[in-house]
Amino acid sequence: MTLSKADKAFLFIVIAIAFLLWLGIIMVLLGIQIALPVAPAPAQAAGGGGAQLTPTVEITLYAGKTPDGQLGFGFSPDEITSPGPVINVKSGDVVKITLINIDTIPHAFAVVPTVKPVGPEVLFNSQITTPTKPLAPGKSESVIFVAESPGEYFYQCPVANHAPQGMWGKFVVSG
Ligand SMILES: [Cu+2]
Repeated sequence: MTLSKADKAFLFIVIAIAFLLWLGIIMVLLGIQIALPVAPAPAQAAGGGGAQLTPTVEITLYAGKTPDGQLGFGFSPDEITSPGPVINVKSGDVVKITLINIDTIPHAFAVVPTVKPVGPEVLFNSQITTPTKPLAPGKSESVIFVAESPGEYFYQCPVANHAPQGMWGKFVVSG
């Protein structure tokens, strides 16, 4: 049997398509194999105790006393001010705040809509320790949270009556 030029061309195309289909199936199978070990990883990370987000902003905040003995916060241990420095982040930032207590009494941290002497509302799940179990002197602890919505907020030490003594500052989330 002899094949015409057109038949040969047709046969070539059929073989080429079959080859490409086969290649495609192999690629899909390989893709599934490659994807499988990768897929469970984020689920494991997310299940590992909550906020395993990668921070886009990292802030170290020192809780302590000003040179004249007032309670306050600072970005460095020798720059404690009362009230504390303004914290600026962008909307959607994954913010990691590390609170270091260099004072002689326990403190805590929370972003709040309004500064209150006792029991402030906490925004963004941002609290570091609690008023009843605050951070002991010499200790440090971190929180990671998403600054979800733009606005002019505050941060404060939620331990009873520390905020009125200067343990607060502005927390600004720009849009
Ligand atoms: Cu305090």
